[in-house]
Order: sequence, then structure tokens, then C-alpha cells
Amino acid sequence: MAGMRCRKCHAPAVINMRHHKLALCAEHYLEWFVAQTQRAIEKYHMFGPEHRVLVAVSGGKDSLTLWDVLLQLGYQADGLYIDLGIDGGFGYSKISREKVLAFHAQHPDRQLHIVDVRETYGESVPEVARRTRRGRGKPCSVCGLIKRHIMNRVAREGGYYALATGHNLDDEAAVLFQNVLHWQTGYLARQAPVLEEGEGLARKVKPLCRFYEREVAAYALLRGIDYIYEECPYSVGAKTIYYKELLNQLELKSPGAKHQFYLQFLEARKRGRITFTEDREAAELHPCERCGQPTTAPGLCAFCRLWEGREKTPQPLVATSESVE
Ligand code: Q46
Ligand code: ZN
Ligand code: ZN
Repeated sequence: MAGMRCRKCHAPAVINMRHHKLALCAEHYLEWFVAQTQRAIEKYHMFGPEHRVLVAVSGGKDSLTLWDVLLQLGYQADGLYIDLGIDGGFGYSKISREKVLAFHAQHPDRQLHIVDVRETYGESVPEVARRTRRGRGKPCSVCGLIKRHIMNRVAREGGYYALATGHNLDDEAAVLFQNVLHWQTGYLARQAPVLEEGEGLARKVKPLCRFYEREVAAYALLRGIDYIYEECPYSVGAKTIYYKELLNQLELKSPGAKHQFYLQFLEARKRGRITFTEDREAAELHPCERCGQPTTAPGLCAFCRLWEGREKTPQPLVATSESVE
């Protein structure tokens, strides 16, 4: 960055975005980041000021940045923290919960929903993973299933217009790369900044999907957002991390490669230059007999099958909007 100047005010720059040919000072970078988020929200018709939005916060930089930016933009954004009960030798869930609570303490006018998996269902994510076939090896498949179920339930029971997640460009490009390598046409049809509401499924949006991970990190740092630096202990060795590394090598040689890869995919699909048909089973969804969420399985959905034989009666996760702190 030595010697680089902010394009707007000529003060020393704190970040240089080669793919945008743009260097900015701290003040103008924060301004740019917030304005770019607003542009993405409008471009993809994510939500408006009249809508209540639920932000899934993990305590990491991406999700807390998202909540922070949405609040700065004046959106009605509430938080949802899911306590997975993961320790990893350093108290991963405990620390991340503290970070989320500390952030929320600065925004007491907004709601924070906390769902503790062990308190609600009787076992933490690693415990369910150890007990069930699906969790053999790594708990990520079980964890993803549980998180999706809870996010969807809280979004719907709480009457939110959309569920927002902090996925950034590096995440999206890695998933796209993975899906292309395996020609996962069903996933390729659905990977998008906005997933419209489906039967029993909340509308999902990703307002940070056009920012590089380092841009989100720079925002969090400059705003002084206190987040958990450690990744989930189970993320080590994840396939997406490997794909991220490959894309980083590409990016090094060809700045802007990830940006182009992801955004040109979206553009080409939008213009009908590439088309994918959804998996056929997607049309055969019906409500789970127990929880009512859509499933392709007969009877119980995969989430409810995790707790078969030991289930408590499902309680609403959002009791009433007044009773939630
Ligand atoms: S799925 Fe797996 Fe993550 Fe769950 S167990 Fe950790 S790494 S948190 S995104
Ligand atoms: Zn400046
Ligand atoms: Zn179910």
C-alpha cells in the first residue's frame, strides 16, 4: 500500500482493490462498502426498508459485518444466533456467543434470537453427530441440517420477510467451483444472491456476495467489530477450503478472477445463455409429518429423523414477538 492515495481525498490509502482499480482511505472505504451493499440489495431486489430481516449471526466477521451494515443503512434487521454446543478445546460456541451478545448489547433496540441446540433438542451438534449415521466422521452434515431447519423456523415463525446470511464472494466462488467440477446442475440452478420463498421455506438473501473476504475483513477491522477469529474446529480440511485455496492461486495471477467467475455466471444464467433444470425431486416436496417443513422423504424430514425415539414435542422457537427479549 506504500505511497498509494485515496482516490476520493488523496489521504493515504488503507486498501487497494485491484479488480476495481480503486484505492481508498479508511473513511471512504467504509462509505464505499456500505453504499455497495445497498446497491446489491437493490440490484437483486432483496428487501426494502419496510421489511423485517433476520440475520443469521455466527460471531464471525462476515455475519457481524452484515448485521452492522444493515443497521447502518437503517434496515429493520434482527439477529439469530444458533448455539451448536461445539467446544473444540477452546470453547468455540461459547466465545462466538459472547461476541454476538457483545455486538447486540450495542444495538439493544433490535431483537436477538438465541437458539441453544442442546437446550432445545436435548443434545449438542457433536453429540447428535456421534449418535447418528449421518454424523459419522464429521458433524458438518448434521450441523448444516440443524442450522437450516432452525434458521427457517425462526424466520417463518418470527414473520421475517427474508433470512440474510453473510456469505462473501470467496464463499460463493468456491461453492460455484465445486458445483461446476461435479456438474451439480440442481445446485447450479439454485445458487443465487436471492432464493425466493418456497412452500414452507423462507426467502434467503446474501447481501455481501459481491465482496471479497478480505474486503469484509477490512470493513470489520476498520469498524472495530469484535468477532471470533478462530474458525469452527470441524472446518479444518473441508473441501470448500481446498477450493478456496485453488481460487486464491488463480486470483494471485489474475486479479479479479473470482469476481468474474461468479458474477459472469450469474449474468449468463440471467440472460438465459446457460440454463439448468432443477432436480426432479424438488417438485415432489411435501410437509414433514412432524415439523411441517418441506421434505422429499416420505413421513419425517431428515431433521426430525435425527431425533426419532427421543424427540420432545416441537416447541415454537419464537414464542411471540413480545416475549422475546
Ligand atoms: S458445518 Fe461443520 Fe460449519 Fe457446523 S460443524 Fe462447524 S464447520 S459450524 S460452517
Ligand atoms: Zn479518502
Ligand atoms: Zn420435520
